[in-house]
Amino acid sequence: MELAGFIISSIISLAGFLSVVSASTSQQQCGGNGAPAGVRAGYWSPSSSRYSPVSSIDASLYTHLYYSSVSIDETSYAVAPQPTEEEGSLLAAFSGTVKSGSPSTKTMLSIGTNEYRVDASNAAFSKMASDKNLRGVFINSSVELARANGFDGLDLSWIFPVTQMDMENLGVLLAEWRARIMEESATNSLSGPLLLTATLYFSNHLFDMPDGNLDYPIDDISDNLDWANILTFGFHGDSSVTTADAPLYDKSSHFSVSYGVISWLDAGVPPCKLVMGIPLFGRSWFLRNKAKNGLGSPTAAAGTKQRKSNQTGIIAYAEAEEYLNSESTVVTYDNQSVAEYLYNGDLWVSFDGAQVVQQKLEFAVRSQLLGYFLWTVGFDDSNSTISKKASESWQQYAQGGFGIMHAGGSNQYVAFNSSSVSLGSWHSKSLSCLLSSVLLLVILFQE
Ligand SMILES: *[C@@H]1O[C@H](CO)[C@@H](O)[C@H](O)[C@H]1NC(C)=O
Ligand SMILES: *[C@@H]1O[C@H](CO)[C@@H](O)[C@H](O)[C@H]1NC(C)=O
Ligand SMILES: *[C@@H]1O[C@H](CO)[C@@H](O)[C@H](O)[C@H]1NC(C)=O
Ligand SMILES: *[C@@H]1O[C@H](CO)[C@@H](O)[C@H](O)[C@H]1NC(C)=O
Ligand SMILES: CC(=O)N[C@H]1CO[C@H](CO)[C@@H](O)[C@@H]1O
Repeated sequence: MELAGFIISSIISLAGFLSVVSASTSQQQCGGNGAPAGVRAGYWSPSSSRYSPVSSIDASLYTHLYYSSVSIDETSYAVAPQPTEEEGSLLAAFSGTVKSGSPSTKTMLSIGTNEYRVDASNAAFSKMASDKNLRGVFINSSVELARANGFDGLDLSWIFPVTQMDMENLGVLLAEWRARIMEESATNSLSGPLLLTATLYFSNHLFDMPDGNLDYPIDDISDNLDWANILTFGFHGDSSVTTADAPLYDKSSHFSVSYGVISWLDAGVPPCKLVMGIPLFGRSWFLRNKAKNGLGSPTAAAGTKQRKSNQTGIIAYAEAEEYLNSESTVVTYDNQSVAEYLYNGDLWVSFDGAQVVQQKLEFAVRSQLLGYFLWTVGFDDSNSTISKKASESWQQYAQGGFGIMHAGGSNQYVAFNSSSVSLGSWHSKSLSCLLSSVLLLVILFQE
């Protein structure tokens, strides 16, 4: 009797558990609730308007264009554009200009850390996220600013939360933000709810932080965001030797695109909520010795500041391309890491050329990710060479379906576990685990 009772209650609780799992599965909105079929996004920076005005962007190459970014007011904690006339007019014109070129492209207002005041700006995000009233001020001001300027969505680009408390508060912020967005859309009959995304570290676990255990709040991210954009590039700014700055694979460290993507999937974020970053910039160095020009060669200094990037050690794709057209430039494609580099005299540049971008997109499609984003669109050349290539490849791969992509090929050495990237793995993993527990119970009780 006791055994029979136990079996029955086990089956009932398992059935309950299974239905909870399938309910939460559908809540993840994979393919449902108007989730976009694929994201081909680009970030546009107002500081690039002098060489890449919004009107010059071919918006049809993107499903979503991000205005990146406005920041947080460090006193009131409301969302705050730079109080200049120029910024105000760029913000006001952005959505209209994008949509006049491509009506179906959605515009996103990214609210991020002020890059010239990183510490103060992040401290303001941290304070705001920790206080219910300040969260309300921030959230309400974000919705108002997005609506007032015709944006379709909001993005949080807090780079980065640095304590476990920040991470917990981030989770609360996202939940309240989602709730406010749904509430606002109920009173706004003209358009659907604003989209909500976040720009996050390349991995779900933050490395090299004072708190060695710093992980993102996975459930709050999966439940409340339309998707997360992960910063899978810019890994080696402080390297003293030449190195690929955004390799797809790296056997000797976790600083690779594939590591980052798989870490998020393994942590439980469904692939249809993950969008992978591709840099439209390269990393440049001066070689210590021109004759030593392979990967791992000693460097003397970061490359000179370029017109577009306005930062030492960073070079826009368009500027790297000018070197590609020079006869004295030697270009190497490294098929182990999937990375490209060039050198010309004592200048050495790691960059993502068309071939790298194609391989990365193939990886993203195989991993069933929702899409990719380019950082930043103004760094492409005047023909939008990489943006076009990316958009065409993505649509071609996505239309071909995941099974049709040629197996093996250049991905034979892929360093990921097939279980992480197989079809529907994120929920089939937990379901098959449950099913095997059910089978185990049945077998046990038959004996
Ligand atoms: C945010 O807006 C909602 C809806 O108008 C309002 O109920 C709430 O009090 C506002 N919160 C703050 C902190 O202003
Ligand atoms: C370039 O960067 C400096 C800070 O390093 C900034 O003061 C300046 O405004 C930037 N120039 C442009 C044109 O954005
Ligand atoms: C853009 O395309 C035109 C026509 O194909 C070509 O002549 C030009 O060199 C290209 N420019 C760049 C920067 O690739
Ligand atoms: C990488 O390149 C080497 C040398 O060209 C070649 O032998 C090898 O087959 C390539 N590997 C892949 C996976 O494409
Ligand atoms: C977690 C996991 O499944 N890891 C496996 C990934 O693939 C390598 C190589 O096949 C295995 O050794 C790991 O056990």
